[in-house]
Amino acid sequence: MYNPAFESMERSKKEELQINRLKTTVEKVYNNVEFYRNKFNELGITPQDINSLEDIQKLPFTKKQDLRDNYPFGLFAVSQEEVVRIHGSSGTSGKPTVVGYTQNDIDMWGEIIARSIVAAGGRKSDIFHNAYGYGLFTGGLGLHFGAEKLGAAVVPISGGNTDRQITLIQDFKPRGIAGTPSYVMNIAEKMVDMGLDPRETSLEYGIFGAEPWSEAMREKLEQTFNIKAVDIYGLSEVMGPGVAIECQEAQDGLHIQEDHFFVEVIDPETLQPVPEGQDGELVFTSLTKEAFPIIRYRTGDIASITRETCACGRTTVRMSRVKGRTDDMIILRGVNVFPSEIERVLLEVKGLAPNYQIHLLRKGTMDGAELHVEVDGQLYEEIAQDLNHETIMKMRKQIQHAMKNTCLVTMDVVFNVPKAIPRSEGKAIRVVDLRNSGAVGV
Ligand code: DLL
Repeated sequence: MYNPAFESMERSKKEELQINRLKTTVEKVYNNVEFYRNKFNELGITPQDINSLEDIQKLPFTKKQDLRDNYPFGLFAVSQEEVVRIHGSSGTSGKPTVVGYTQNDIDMWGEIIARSIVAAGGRKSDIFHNAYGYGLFTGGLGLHFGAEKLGAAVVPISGGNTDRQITLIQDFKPRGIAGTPSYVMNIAEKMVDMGLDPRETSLEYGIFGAEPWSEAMREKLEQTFNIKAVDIYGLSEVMGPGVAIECQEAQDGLHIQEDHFFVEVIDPETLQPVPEGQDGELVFTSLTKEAFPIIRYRTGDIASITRETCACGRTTVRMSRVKGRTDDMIILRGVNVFPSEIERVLLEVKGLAPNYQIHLLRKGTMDGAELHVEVDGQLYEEIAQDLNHETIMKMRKQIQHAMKNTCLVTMDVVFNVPKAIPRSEGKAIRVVDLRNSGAVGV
């Protein structure tokens, strides 16, 4: 453990720390951010009304639209002079949502990432290959400063330029790698194309996140590279990567860094808390951030939490994998489906590449969906490059049957030739909405 004083702190002590920090944060936003002061006034509350952790429910929620409405710096709680870094996330509507950090925020983030890398199996003596994108996106620089804080040697390769990534992995011999699971999987595919065996690299652990991924993808990454793969979660509005991380000992839920972030899980319809263990929307309140404190941020991410102590000894609340986003959820014939559930089905089918896309289409007056999959190079040769081959027909049936069992719905499956589905250097795009494009599907 990097910092047992916090990571395995007794719950009652932790809650005492949280309430004190929450009060300070609430006062700070009330005094320094007009947006929050107005919201509190509308609800008739003042910082003095917050005296217990339950009282957090009196506070207003914050949403992504609030960041957009206050673009670029309207939610900052310190003067420009104190801000040392600006990040953002791209989102769908042009302008990024902007967040800022003081030097203390950067130091705190570094400490949290150092904890996270240790939880994943990293050490000070490691060479650390960081394939998250550097730039406004928090992934690259977030992991970078934390790895340095730990004392590891960071290779700031960023995303893309896959040939170069492979050369540096072979030459520098890193123990750890970080990147989106889909992009690191692409690195493996490229290695195989080049006649290299990803299992032969020096890599021992991988830190994967920034997009939903499944247990099946974990197995695939672990087997492909012969590593331990852990899930890291975070979002720029709350800080960036490191809000939560799995430990490599248990790989059983992500430890939320509770001394800095308070978590709630709510029903996205009623906005009421859901019982522990039940899926709902994650809501975070920052407890120590200075430049960009955030109150009850609705993430749109669906997961559950548990307070049971983990086998690794950390006492922090743990969140499940993120199942998906409320806005990535597909509703097909009344059934809710997340892309990660479909990923689980696909990775069990032999002969498919670990890359797929779901296309949403309009079929007549009905909304429909098509699942685009890709055959792998070996199978493509075996079936003499014929996508109408009997083997493909059997695979289609297998996928549809498994989907029906797992996701309770099925959709048309479209087979593509190897490498036909676009690869991403960062977050994979799993759902493509073509409903207003005139596309009607096959
Ligand atoms: O993706 C921060 C990050 C960087 C996390 C590197 C992990 C590793 P944003 O660009 O603001 O920040 O996107 C945040 O990405 O609300 C989730 O929907 C999704 N996300 C992040 N981590 C995970 C994960 C970064 N482990 C949004 N599993 C979040 C599933 C994830 N989804």
